[in-house]
Amino acid sequence: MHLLGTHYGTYEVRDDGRGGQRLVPFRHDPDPSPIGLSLLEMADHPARIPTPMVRRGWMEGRERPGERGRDRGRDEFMPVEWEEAIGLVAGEIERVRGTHSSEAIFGGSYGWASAGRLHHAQSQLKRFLNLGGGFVSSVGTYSYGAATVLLPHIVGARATSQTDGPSWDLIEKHARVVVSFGGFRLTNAQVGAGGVGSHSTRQWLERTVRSAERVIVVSPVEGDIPDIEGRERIEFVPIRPNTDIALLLGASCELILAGRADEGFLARCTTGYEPFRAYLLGETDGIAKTAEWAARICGVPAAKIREIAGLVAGKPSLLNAAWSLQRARFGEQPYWGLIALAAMAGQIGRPGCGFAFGLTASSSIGEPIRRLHGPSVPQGQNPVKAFIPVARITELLSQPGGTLEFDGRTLALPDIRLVYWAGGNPFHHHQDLHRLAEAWRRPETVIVNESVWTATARHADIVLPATMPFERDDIVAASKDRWIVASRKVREPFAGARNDRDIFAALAERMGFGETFTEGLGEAGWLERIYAGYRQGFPELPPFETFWAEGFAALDPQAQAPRPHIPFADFVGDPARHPLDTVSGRIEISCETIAGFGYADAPPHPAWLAPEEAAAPGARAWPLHLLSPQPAHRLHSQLDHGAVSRAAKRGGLEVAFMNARDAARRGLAHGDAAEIVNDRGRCLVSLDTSAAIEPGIVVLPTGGWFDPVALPDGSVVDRGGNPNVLTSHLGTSRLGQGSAPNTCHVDVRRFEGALAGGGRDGP
Ligand SMILES: Nc1nc2c(c(=O)[nH]1)N[C@H]1C(S)=C(S)[C@@H](COP(=O)(O)OP(=O)(O)OC[C@H]3O[C@@H](n4cnc5c(=O)[nH]c(N)nc54)[C@H](O)[C@@H]3O)O[C@H]1N2
Ligand SMILES: Nc1nc2c(c(=O)[nH]1)N[C@H]1C(S)=C(S)[C@@H](COP(=O)(O)OP(=O)(O)OC[C@H]3O[C@@H](n4cnc5c(=O)[nH]c(N)nc54)[C@H](O)[C@@H]3O)O[C@H]1N2
Ligand SMILES: [Mo]
Repeated sequence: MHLLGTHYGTYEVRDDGRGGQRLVPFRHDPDPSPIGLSLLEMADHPARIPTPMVRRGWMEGRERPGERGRDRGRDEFMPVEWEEAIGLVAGEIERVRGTHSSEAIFGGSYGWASAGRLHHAQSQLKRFLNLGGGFVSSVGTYSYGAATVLLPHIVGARATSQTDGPSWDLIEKHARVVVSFGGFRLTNAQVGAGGVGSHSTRQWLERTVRSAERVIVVSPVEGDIPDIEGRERIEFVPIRPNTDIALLLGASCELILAGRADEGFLARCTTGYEPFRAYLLGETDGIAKTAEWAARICGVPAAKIREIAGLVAGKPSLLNAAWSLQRARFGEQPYWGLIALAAMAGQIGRPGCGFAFGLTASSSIGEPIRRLHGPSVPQGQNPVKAFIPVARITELLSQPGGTLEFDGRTLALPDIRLVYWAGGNPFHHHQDLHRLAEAWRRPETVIVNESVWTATARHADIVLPATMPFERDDIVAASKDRWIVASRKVREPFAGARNDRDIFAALAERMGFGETFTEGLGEAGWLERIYAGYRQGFPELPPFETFWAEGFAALDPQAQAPRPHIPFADFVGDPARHPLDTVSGRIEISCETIAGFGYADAPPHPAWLAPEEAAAPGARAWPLHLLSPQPAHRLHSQLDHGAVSRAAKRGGLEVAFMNARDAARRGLAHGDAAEIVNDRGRCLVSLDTSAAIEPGIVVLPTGGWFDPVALPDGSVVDRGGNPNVLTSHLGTSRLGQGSAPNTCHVDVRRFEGALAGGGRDGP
């Protein structure tokens, strides 16, 4: 059987009866995702990049590196032969290293690329750059940036891993009350980084909903209650975006007032409760954080907040928060507040109870299976120590010699002359894209490996065409299910496209370290080596030849069955013998380390910080709050051209959701073409008012291809419907410096202009 492994699932390759092939879902997947079904359509799509391309202005301006980037993103491209392209790229890297240093090269190259252990573009790029002298890197993720910095201070690094929360089997069995902030956006669980063999999140969620007494979704969007069996048993509590921390503080305060805070747990397992308690009671600022106080901020009635507090403290309970809550300004606060409330309710350390982050954010979260550890391509050591928190790319490019506050440190921002990106799409993923585009013109050279003409490829100087997964052999193994997949080459590479690995091997060869890069192995040799690594960990796996012929191997489900994982159980059982790896060894309700940083945007304990932007009471200019969740019909910007994503558009436009009355007040109705606007940008969408969206909110999922077009009056509108033309570059805080797209204020209006033609495919 020939299989293809992707981040959204595993697919079988079948003859389509017309001499071609089509994909069908993997027979062992009970809940497959349609996202990948359009994958093969991209084989010779007009958006594919056929040959290496060089931007004309870059070629012609070669003598004056300082001015080279002026027309980046607006210029035309010229095809060149591979031989010449490899020479140009190798020459540029050597020139920049020689004239400046490896500290002038940014290779952070964030992005999801494709699944597959070998042909993972980012790993291959980093291996290549490391072996050649290093690069300025990035730390953290767009997904979970604030949490990754905050949680080690509060509960320790060991408990911080995204997948280390309570597992679904224990939640189903033990949690009587489940409250989820941001709900359960089940469409997100179609996806799992590195691959998915079988999707089981829906089943687990349905079982949990069946067995719990109360399941409550607190969210601005009723659609965060997914369409599952038992849906009617889930209670919806609407809340204003970015105000969950107020609800959590209100509930915590009410526990104290009702004499129900678990003083024993707090004394034994936490530190810093006293200052938090004083803050909740208003002893420090004269404002008691009662349910009434919280209700005025978050819009949830005080009685409901009191009820939630009582439920959480009175029954075995689990508090969950979507990752989206921490992708907002001051996004550290709701996560810390959630942990504080779970601690005050005495729930942490009980099986299936306490707190969790991101249940349904990805297929692997909560899966009760031990992690499938396996080897990937070794990236080597980076001799350059300079780095940025990943979402500070605009600051890095625009402020050479400047500094950046981050987690108690002051980072120096190096002077970047060359950017190399492979497997990511910053012109999809970064906030305030017009601001990024300005900063992006500063470096002397930008090199991008891509399969398709994304906005990032169009903003490069040298574009090297990369293969897609069905054009190469690979091993795909999801980290938390039973399947290891032989992902097969079923098409010859499109036109001149090459595997990233072969591109970097050619560059390394040209630069004199080809053998070090390849270790003398070709694709087949590397695949066998990677598989051998798995067999070492899982001796029940068959020999490579059998695996390759069968198309997949499954691990023994019994051997895979884990010892029940109850986070914090050892610690709570005996905090002295099993301390956490925090400074105090305990859960930090107030944190002296964070207090020591002195950041006004990240105070010493969970707190309500008033919003700065137009959301402040009385602000008029941008009255609507824009949320940009993950797209249901694609993975980020990938396959936006494919049938599955296209079918979800209307008239070629991305669909934005808003309340019907908000629309009517603006003279707009369901199905209208409209533009979402603020000071940073404008983008075109088609309006949908049929979904249950709270007033004051607009929802535009991510992933529409950034496609700015100039209108006759000189203004620019993005017809790709990418919410990041509107979002702010500001990070969560100086502590986490995470991306914060979910704090964004906009208005919606009728689009009066006229646009010629549809979206663009080529450069
Ligand atoms: N407003 C807003 N913005 C957001 C978010 C949000 O919630 N709201 N979410 C953020 C989050 S959590 C994330 S993770 C990011 C995701 O941002 P990205 O990971 O950058 O998004 P992708 O579209 O997956 O980009 C991957 C790119 O790699 C290319 N690619 C795939 N396979 C290969 C390959 O084998 N070789 C090469 N060379 N290229 C390949 C694809 O064509 C695609 O262009 O977006 C972030 N942006
Ligand atoms: N199909 C698909 N699945 C994906 C991805 C994809 O691109 N496509 N991307 C994957 C990636 S990289 C990541 S990081 C995860 C992200 O996983 P998450 O960050 O958990 O998901 P989001 O879709 O951004 O947001 C989930 C919900 O949170 C709600 N929400 C937003 N702001 C607030 C708030 O202030 N308060 C409350 N209570 N609710 C709020 C929104 O209504 C939204 O529907 O998803 C992964 N899954
Ligand atoms: Mo993400």
